[in-house]
Amino acid sequence: MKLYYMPGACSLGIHVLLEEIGAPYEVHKIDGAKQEQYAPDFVKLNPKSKVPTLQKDDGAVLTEFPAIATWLARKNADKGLLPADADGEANALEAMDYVVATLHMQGFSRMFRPGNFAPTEADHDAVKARGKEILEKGLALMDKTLEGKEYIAGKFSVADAALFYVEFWAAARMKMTLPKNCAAHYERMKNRPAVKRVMEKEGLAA
Ligand SMILES: N[C@@H](CCC(=O)N[C@@H](CS)C(=O)NCC(=O)O)C(=O)O
Repeated sequence: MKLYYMPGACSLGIHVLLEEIGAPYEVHKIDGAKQEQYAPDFVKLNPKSKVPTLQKDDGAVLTEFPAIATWLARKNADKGLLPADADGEANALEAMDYVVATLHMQGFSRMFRPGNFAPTEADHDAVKARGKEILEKGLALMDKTLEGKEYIAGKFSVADAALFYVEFWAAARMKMTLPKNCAAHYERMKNRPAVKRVMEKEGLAA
């Protein structure tokens, strides 16, 4: 398997899952500053020009965080990355989808790339502010989900890998104060040996 990633991007969560699984995998860094996501070789692999992109051992390519994470969890069922019961699995998938589709794609995307939402520069501050509102509401809901629990589904699951990358963006990149349970979850995640290794490998260790 080969993971195409950008250091500190949402691919960080998939990198964590691969490290948690512990099976051999390769990584290929895509340099966003050099716009390598638009280089012909990468576009051939993933015409969406996005990371995470996972190339399986048979050469087939998988994109979209939730799909990659769910595939990894099902292929490595012994690692317990998704709860085995239907209710637990649904709760983990619900949280992962909310983090990726709302906190990331609706919240952070507005904060990082306001130009994708409003062509006029004069509107960008308003777009960023709306993104922050969406993000803060999302973090507050995740905080509630975490109440009395160490991990979203009780035990570590794919949902925690997703929440971790947005917590990282909020705390480390945007210097935001995370709500109490998210802050504790972020620290718990950073203390996992697999997460520590990934932070080193991506050059993100403090
Ligand atoms: N919906 C996609 C989002 C992927 C995404 O937006 N990736 C960003 C990095 S966090 C990216 O590759 N950006 C490169 C670009 O847009 O040029 C997923 O779930 O994987």
